[in-house]
Order: sequence, then C-alpha cells, then structure tokens
Amino acid sequence: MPKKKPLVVVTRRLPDMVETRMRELFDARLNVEDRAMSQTELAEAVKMADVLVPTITDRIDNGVLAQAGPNLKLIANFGNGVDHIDVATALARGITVTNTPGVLTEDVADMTMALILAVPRRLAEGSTLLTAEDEWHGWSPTWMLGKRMAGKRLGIIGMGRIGSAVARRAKAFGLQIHYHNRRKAAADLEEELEATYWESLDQMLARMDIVSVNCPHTPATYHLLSARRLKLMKPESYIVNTARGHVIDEGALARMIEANELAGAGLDVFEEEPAINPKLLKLARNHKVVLLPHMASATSEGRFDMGEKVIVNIKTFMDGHRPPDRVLPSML
Ligand code: 8YV
Repeated sequence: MPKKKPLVVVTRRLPDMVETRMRELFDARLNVEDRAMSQTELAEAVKMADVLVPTITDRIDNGVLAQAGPNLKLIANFGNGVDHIDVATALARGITVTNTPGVLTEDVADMTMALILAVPRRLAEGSTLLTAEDEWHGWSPTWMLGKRMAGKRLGIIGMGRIGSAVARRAKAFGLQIHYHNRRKAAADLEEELEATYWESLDQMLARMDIVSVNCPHTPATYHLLSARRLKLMKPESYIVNTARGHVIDEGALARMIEANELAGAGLDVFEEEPAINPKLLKLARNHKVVLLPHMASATSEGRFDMGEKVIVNIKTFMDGHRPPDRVLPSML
C-alpha cells in the first residue's frame, strides 16, 4: 500500500511553483485567499496537521501549541526568524522546528545597503519631490545636500550571514566596518572586511556614524538598542534596521529623532507590524526616516528558494532523517 502523504497546513499563499510541488508531494492544505489566520484557526490547524508551515504573520504561541494534536511533529517555518514561534515549548512537546536560512541573505543585505544610503543621501525625499504638487525650480549648489558615505563608520550589530553580506557591500562603498557580536568573527572574515570588533556595544555605539541592526530577535536582543543605549549615539548618526523591530526601543528612537538627538533612520521592520508608530509616520513625512513595509527579503527568487527549503526540510523529516535547517535551543 502506498505511504499516506503527510497533511501539511500552509498558513499563507506561497509562489505557484512551490504550491504545485507541495501538492504533488504532500496532502497540502493551502491558503488560496492569503488571509492571515486567527489564533483559533491556527489552533484548529495544529490539531489535525502532521506539519505546519507558518510565516511571520502567525503567532505560534503556547496557547496554539497546547492544542497540537498527536500528529504534529514538524513546524517548517517559511522564513528565517522564528521569534513568532514559541520554539522552546514546541521542542519540549517533541515538535521539530525548521527555518530557511541562507537563501535570503543577499536580498536582505541589498535592501539594508539601500536604507544605509537612503536617509543620509535624501533618496526618498528627492524622489517624492518630483511627483509632489510643487514644481522643481532647478539645480542649485547648496540644495539637497546629504552626507558622504565614504570614510564613515558603519557599526553592524550581529555579524552573521546577513551582517557579513552587508559589511561586504558597505566596504565597497568606502565605509569603515565595525561590528558587535556575541563572538568575535573568524580571523579571515575580519581580515577580508578590515573589520573592527567591539566587545562592548556601548562603546561601539558612541563612535559610529551609521548603525545597522542585523541580529535575530531573541529574549537577549529585545530592546538591545534601549533608550539608554540610543543616548550613547552621536546626534548626527543614523540607524538602519532590517532585522526585527523589537531589537530597538522604537518609541525612544522616534522621540530622539524628533528631538534631533539622532539624525534619522531607515526601517524595514517594526515592533507592532503591520501597525506603524504614528511618530515614525510623521518623521517619514518630514523625511527624517525612510520606512519600508518589511520587504527586505521580498524577491521572487528569494521566495521560491525559501519554498524549496521548506519542502526539503519537510521531505527529509518525513523520510526519517534530520532536516537540514533545524532550529536548535542554542539559537534561541
Ligand atoms: C520573511 C524575515 O519575509 O525570514 C525572515 O525572518 O524577516 C522575512 O524577510 C518573513 O519572515 C517570512 O516569514
């Protein structure tokens, strides 16, 4: 008798080719309407599923996991960050959790670099000017002056895959690379990037022109850039965040930019997504910040590769092997 296909619940619509492959391989329950599922719907899903494929828009908390049926053995996240999943509880219940690292590194690093440039070089401001009501009165030597990139100090928080990919790009733009990380990077990487390691985040912050957040959101990194730490930064410095909103005390950041205690920020992620702090919106209208709707990894190629990773993780697990992208307690 042919083996029964695993029941795989996918919470959001995925690229067509990924969904087609999932239909072939699994008893896939897809979300054709692409509406985010409620906590009740997620609880219903984990009751019946063998595998759940959530995304960042799903909160897989204790309450949802408490409803998990005996068949749920794998949560194969479509995404790298897993801070929307109570991984510790899942693991304690014998549920394996996987993610999709590696395939969105270059895309996120590209967008991080775009945000690093956007605020100091007034990119969004210049672009909206031409489509605004007022007409452009022509070039002038003292008009639309931004800040030069070359020679400035970039402080990267989190020198993992994405942090290093950002550093490579930034180095090509003439920025000096500094970083803070739980561990010092390998000597060859430091050498390649000519990077300076700061064990003390406080000390690094006080000396940077631009700070880029590239670490995951974990209990240890929640509000890592607290009001106290933001105050250590130079008033003419900028912050870029393509990691998770929760790593920065967003309220304090907005207040400080408003008060000219920081020069500006480029943000792709927010504490209460999809809601945006009204103070940040006001600052965006005044061109002090550039805000993007969590789109740093949004390329067709990236989404396809993420889907492939999810499929490989499920398939390997179902074949009785260790899936390649397991989330381990040491990563939390
Ligand atoms: C993804 C992300 O688009 O992978 C991540 O951690 O933040 C995003 O770039 C999203 O998480 C998909 O679930």
